Amino acid sequence: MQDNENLIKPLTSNPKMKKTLLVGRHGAGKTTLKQALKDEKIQYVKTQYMDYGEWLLDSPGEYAEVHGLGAALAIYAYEADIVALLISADDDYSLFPPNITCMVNREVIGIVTKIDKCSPDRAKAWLQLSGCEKIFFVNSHNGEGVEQLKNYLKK
Ligand SMILES: Nc1nc2c(ncn2[C@@H]2O[C@H](COP(=O)(O)OP(=O)(O)OP(=O)(O)O)[C@@H](O)[C@H]2O)c(=O)[nH]1
Ligand SMILES: [Mg+2]
Repeated sequence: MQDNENLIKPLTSNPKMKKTLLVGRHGAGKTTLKQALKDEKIQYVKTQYMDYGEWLLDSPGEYAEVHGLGAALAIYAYEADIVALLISADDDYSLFPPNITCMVNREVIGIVTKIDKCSPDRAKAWLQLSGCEKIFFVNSHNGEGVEQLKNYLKK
């Protein structure tokens, strides 16, 4: 007889953190935020494929930008506890349609990145329009807002 306990595995190998899928356009700051959340050295690395980390799933921006690749994000969302939509404070458009969060059967949060560059108000409004109720504001270069977000992502 099989050991049933082994059939039910936790979603994340880090029991302290919620598995979080980072979604946003190319250059939104997903990888840099991942480095900041994990206390890693901040350095530019282009995400070429899904970076399936211990609790952070860092997607390439192209998955959100190219229509035919969007399905990949839906699949990875099933494996996450939380989906985070990122928009940079200095972005001049939003990729996310109004009320898109109702398409995801996971909690969806918004994150405004690069708050050192300009006012986060416009990005915040876009995230709200997309249906995000909880929105965080981060500067991944100096760590502003990162601890607050990390605390929220703790189980
Ligand atoms: N000023 C500032 N620059 C940032 C911040 N976060 C990220 N950047 C810069 O924005 C650029 C793109 O950041 P990435 O983290 O690589 O963006 P990404 O969303 O992972 O991009 P893809 O991997 O292409 O999808 C890099 O040069 C980062 O240093 C921030 O908080 N403030
Ligand atoms: Mg990246």
